[in-house]
Amino acid sequence: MKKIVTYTATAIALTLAATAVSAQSEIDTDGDGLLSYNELLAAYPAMTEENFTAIDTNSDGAVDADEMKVATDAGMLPTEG
Ligand SMILES: [Ca+2]
Ligand SMILES: [Ca+2]
Repeated sequence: MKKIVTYTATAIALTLAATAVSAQSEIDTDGDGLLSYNELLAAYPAMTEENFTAIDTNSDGAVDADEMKVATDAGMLPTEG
């Protein structure tokens, strides 16, 4: 019984990871693996320059997968509704 629970939890975790990756590649319209301010603005119309600066923690002008994960986990992405 314990094993079944473990498998189910793993399956859910894998599904969530796959969803996150696909969501990011949808936002990354030029496919360079980084999210520019304009790409994030297209996905999150409520995004401000302050939001972007806060998410871009290494200040290289683009949001990478790690920064995106931190921002998602911290609820820093402006969501509508
Ligand atoms: Ca990009
Ligand atoms: Ca960055």
